[in-house]
Amino acid sequence: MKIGIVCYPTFGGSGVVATELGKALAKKGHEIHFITYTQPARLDFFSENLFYHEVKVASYPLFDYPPYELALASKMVDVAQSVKLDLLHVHYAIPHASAAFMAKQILATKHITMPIITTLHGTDITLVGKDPSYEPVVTFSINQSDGITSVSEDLRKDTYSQFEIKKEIEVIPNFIDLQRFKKQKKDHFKKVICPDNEKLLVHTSNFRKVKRIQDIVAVFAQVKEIIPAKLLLVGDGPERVKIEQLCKDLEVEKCVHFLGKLDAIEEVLSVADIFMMPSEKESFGLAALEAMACEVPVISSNTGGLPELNIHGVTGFLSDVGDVEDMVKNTLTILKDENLPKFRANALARAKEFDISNILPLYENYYKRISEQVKGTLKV
Ligand code: GMT
Repeated sequence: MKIGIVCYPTFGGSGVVATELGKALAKKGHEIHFITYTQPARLDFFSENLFYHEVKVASYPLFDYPPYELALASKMVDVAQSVKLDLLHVHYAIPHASAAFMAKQILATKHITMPIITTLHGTDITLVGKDPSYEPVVTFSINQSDGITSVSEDLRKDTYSQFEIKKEIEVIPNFIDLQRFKKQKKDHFKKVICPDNEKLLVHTSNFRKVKRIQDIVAVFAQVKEIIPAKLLLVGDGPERVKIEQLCKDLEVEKCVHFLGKLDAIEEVLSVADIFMMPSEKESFGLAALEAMACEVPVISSNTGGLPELNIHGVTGFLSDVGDVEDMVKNTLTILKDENLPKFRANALARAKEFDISNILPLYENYYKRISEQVKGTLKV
């Protein structure tokens, strides 16, 4: 198939899923056209089946707010026509689903039928999407999509409860490439960070409030009192300065390393003993899946789709959002020498269930089904 993929090309989870999906589809022989405002972060190599179309927003003195959505819709129309796309798959509802709706209408005037699939990733539903300034457009454009997928059962339920959605939502979870995400021998790296064989806690994110990094630091400060430990915080974002200050306030700053944004995250995960994800909301938890694939057990909150990934007492533990004491207790349980190997093995076994080879056919079948449905609708 010739598939147009629209996404946020940055380090966010939805962009990673969209890019990895496109790459895997291209490997299987599909022709993939990324339509975004900058080259997706993980699309840094040549493949005969991968194409990138940049959305450029023309500026004009009248525009206080550059009309990205219009430029995106125009680019979708242009690409759909010129390469004869079979389908458009947009990731993250805002503003991609409404831009896709506009593109579909324009293409219809040119007698081109374009099936649109929207994948809901999380904050497009749980945070930003339900804001009154976006809600009517989000509801409308999700309903106008020919196919809708969500990355967890919980996000599916949330979408139905918070928006008036009249269509079926298909759950297709996040996936992992186990060829890339696997535990590597990085003893030298571990020695540098943990010279006295300290236990290593790791967190990666875009440092937004929703990630509750303050809980990680609070858990770490207590764990460190009992077991020698270090904390690696990977990524960057709006909360960073506050978290740095908190580390100083709790007098743990010498044991906490901020690594900034990293591409080769699997190298850091390879030396981790525990991955922390105490989020306020988390529709799936791709970063936790990446950790599990590298044999790292997960301490997480029990919010959103996390219980669909992290199995309590097996691959890690789940706690109520903000329950730092429970997270401390659970962290100490996992870190016991007699427990850690079992949790590591369970984490890997669970990650294997989300291997890309299991999830990719779900998307391919869904594309086929929706395309046939749209064609069927046309015949009526
Ligand atoms: O929260 C992020 O890290 C970014 C965000 C996004 O949409 O870019 O991630 C969401 O989508 C990921 C991929 O489907 C999910 O694994 C994350 O759980 C989800 N984040 C939240 O729900 C907060």
